[in-house]
Amino acid sequence: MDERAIAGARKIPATFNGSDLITRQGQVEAKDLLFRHGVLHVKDFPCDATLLLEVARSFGALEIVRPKEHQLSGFEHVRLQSTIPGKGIQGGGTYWHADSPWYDPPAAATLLFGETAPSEDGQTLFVDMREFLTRLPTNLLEVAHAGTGIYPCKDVLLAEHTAMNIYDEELMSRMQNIRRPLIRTHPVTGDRALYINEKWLKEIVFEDRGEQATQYLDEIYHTLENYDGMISHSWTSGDLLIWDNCLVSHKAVPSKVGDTKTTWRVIVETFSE
Ligand SMILES: O=C(O)CCC(=O)C(=O)O
Ligand SMILES: [Fe+2]
Repeated sequence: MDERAIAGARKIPATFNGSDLITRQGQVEAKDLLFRHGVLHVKDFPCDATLLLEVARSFGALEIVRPKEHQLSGFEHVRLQSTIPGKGIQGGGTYWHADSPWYDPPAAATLLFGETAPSEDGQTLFVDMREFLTRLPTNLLEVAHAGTGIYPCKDVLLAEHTAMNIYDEELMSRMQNIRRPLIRTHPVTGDRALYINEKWLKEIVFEDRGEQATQYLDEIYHTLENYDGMISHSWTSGDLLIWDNCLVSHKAVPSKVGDTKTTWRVIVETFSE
């Protein structure tokens, strides 16, 4: 990872030995490290979806991938993502976000395994949103504390699917139009972090003043984009990244045309005790 590290910042990611992820003790340590660092990097993880799911389940309950066409064949909890047309879902995630924000509470963690790494570009960028929150300029800090985020998830997905001529009843039934505070409290550690999403969060309202605002979102994303604590992960095949969606925001850099990037993604909906 290329780090634009800042003095005093928590170091993300923490590296972890893949073979330790299959022991109970190792899984407890991995969870603890995840909660501290926000992102874990495991090198040379086997290309084995059953093993990936075993590790994912040690973090908590898993999301079933929808629509079905995006599932890795034989594995309903693994989403296949590739630059190769027709292979799972194509690309995506090239905006600042946390995964699956339509649940209440939103999804806990993500595991992303690099089956085929791109030769250049196609990195994943991360920002620790606990740190970022504390370093916001005063006007945005005030917005973060006073504002409520409007997530019209059901409306956004319906519009997207209508344009693509698809309708997935099961997926639609998970979707909710949600409003939630801009600061999210971690369900296990109680850490507080800014929780945003360039796609699903459409506006901020100040409920006490009856005022709404979208311009602050642009300012927040501009600040995020230029944040010196951002880190960039360049993929090598066999990399497994695990991130905590409450603690970090991420964004994919588009891969070069003709370059192959194929990943397997598992979402942990809620952390186990
Ligand atoms: O492919 C990547 O680098 C990340 C894409 C993404 O946002 C995701 O898989 O959730
Ligand atoms: Fe994502």
